[in-house]
Amino acid sequence: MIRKITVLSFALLLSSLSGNAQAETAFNEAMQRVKTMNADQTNMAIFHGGKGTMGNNTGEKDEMPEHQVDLKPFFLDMYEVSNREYNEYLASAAPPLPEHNSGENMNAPEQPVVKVNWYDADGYCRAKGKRLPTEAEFEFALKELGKELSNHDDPYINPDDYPQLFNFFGKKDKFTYTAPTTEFSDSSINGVANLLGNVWEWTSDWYAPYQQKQRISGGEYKVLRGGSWVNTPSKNYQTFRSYNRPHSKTEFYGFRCALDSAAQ
Ligand SMILES: [Ca+2]
Repeated sequence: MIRKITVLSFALLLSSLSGNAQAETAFNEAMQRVKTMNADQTNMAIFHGGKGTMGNNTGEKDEMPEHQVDLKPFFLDMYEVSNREYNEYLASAAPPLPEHNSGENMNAPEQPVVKVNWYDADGYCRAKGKRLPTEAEFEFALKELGKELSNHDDPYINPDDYPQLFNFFGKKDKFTYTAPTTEFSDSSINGVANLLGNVWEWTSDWYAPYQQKQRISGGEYKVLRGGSWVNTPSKNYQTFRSYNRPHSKTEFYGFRCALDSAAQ
């Protein structure tokens, strides 16, 4: 039985790696056709960075241990990338990239784009002269948000205490599916909205326990942060780490872009 499971696990791993490889090849071919532009900082907010605490000693095992990070200043898109923006990007590539379809409940122009894999997200940001945010930047911004909402120095909040302020599973936020990217400005930080909820967001990082993270340069999974419209707040809190294979596409995954503050 153990042997069977091992063979099956190996086959699944191979199939997963092969999926990653195919997606990466398609991504590299597509990127050769996309013209990179200078970054436009419209609708981006600056975070001054500095020293911060990452992780949570009372959270899941992979959120431990809390550790210090020192971040350089960075810009973050105020909004998740919308269907309108993503479709304009696809159409502007020469020759155009394949049409994108999110499904009728989620394809309104101002809803966030979903069913984009990590390569799609990374390619979009690179074409805009930007990059995906790191996991540390995402958490840094979420803790700044926590301090603002709790009105004191505690960076941790329980999203369950703010059911109207984020698009979680449930009706109190008034959205059954994804909300337009500009909604929920009352729970924005520096104007950056929907960091918690609406769609999970791809980050640039490979997933690994924090103890090993400094030593890895690749992996099988990419980190997603922030939770989505289908999750209860138990998976929308600030330090929770989700991850999936980079070629995965779901109705819960979207992204936004970041930029080094020195890049003009
Ligand atoms: Ca989000």
